[in-house]
Amino acid sequence: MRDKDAVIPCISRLIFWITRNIEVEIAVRLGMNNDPISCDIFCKVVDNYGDIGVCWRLARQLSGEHGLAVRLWVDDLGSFAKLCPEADVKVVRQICRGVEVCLWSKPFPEVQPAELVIEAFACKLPESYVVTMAKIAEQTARKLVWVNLEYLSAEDWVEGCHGLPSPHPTLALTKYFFFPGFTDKTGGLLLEHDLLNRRDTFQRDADQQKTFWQFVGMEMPPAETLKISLFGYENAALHGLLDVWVNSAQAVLCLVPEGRILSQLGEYFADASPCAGKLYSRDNLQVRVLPFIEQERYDELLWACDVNFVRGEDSFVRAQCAGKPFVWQIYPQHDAVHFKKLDAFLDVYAMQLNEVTKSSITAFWRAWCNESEAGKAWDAFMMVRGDLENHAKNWARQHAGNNLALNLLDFYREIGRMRALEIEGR
Ligand code: TRH
Repeated sequence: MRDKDAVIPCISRLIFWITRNIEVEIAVRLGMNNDPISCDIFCKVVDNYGDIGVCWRLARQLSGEHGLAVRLWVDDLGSFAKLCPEADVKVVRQICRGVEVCLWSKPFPEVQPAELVIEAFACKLPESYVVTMAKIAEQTARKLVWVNLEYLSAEDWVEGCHGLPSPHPTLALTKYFFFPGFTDKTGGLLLEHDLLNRRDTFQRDADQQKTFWQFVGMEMPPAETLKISLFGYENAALHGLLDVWVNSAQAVLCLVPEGRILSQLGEYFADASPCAGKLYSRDNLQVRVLPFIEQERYDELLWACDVNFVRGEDSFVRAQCAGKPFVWQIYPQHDAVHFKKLDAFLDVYAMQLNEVTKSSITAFWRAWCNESEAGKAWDAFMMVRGDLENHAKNWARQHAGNNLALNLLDFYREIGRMRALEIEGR
């Protein structure tokens, strides 16, 4: 019975995928559509989960919400499988949640490029693929738009660089820079259209919450317990913060997803091998180490907690949509340039906050990112928790309309129109 249950959805997904690819081929050959029908996303996993996290989310959204036939080319299926556990790391081409996931191997296979080609974070497309793109662009009227999806930043210069063309040095091809961001002159944020509704339903529905806690192997904690998710890089400020939580008047439950912060957590509890499933307890603090959970479930963790510590870029955006106070550990870069990026975001985020709340959030975030004195800044941060929560809900509502996937499709149409005019004018 179980086998049958598993096989039927697989077959129907396969049929759906084959049919869609046939439609794509027909539409491409007839030049029928103004919208892209196919999309290739290229992702190199450099470090951590941010690159594949963004690409996987975008791939699912373009496929699931906009009906594109999406191929995700990724050079590390092991990292991908962390976010999508049903993926088989030994299979070089597979369908996962409606997306064709392909191993980006060397040499690169001969394939027909898609209409919308997304190079994530300047990962450098395979040479043979670029040459084929140039041939298509030169010899056919088929639309082909190549964008480089950039990192998210709230800095001022982003608006000026978003959408800029970068002509290929030798081939008749242009790549465009596409910058996510927080204003309508940028590419916006990677959010599903129903994200806030799903969040609100989850936060209202005790049964959904119970299911989540069961999934992570726990009973639903009492309402008066302060629930904190802690996803972070190594951080020297951790021990000071744990000290404060140990001595806190309120019970604190801290959920730590497996990752780089674990060794310092283990040091604190004198455990040489901290790993998923471990539970530590000291006075008023309980800490539970969670396994890395699939990407959709990670949202539920953020929705279920009262305060979320996040890092990088994608978890940072998800925390903004959770409608809860959050703390960002920005990815550290050379010469401390990341502090400029941190301050740029804080300036925009805290603009509508009163002075006390603004200085509390700024002090706590800076302390956490500076890896010093976060324990000292915690109480002031908690004092303005209610204010931060209201602000978080408003912020998410204000930004939900600036949808990166929709903006990308608009951009595709715009470039297509410009190209059609160019061809007409020749
Ligand atoms: O993993 P990161 O630290 O990635 C970073 C950033 O992308 C940074 O910009 C980049 O330059 C650097 O890597 C190399 O953090 P980020 O971006 O939040 O990515 C984590 C992804 O993992 C995100 O998509 C959420 C997901 N996730 C899960 O799916 N399950 C989990 O249990 C957890 C904790 C995260």
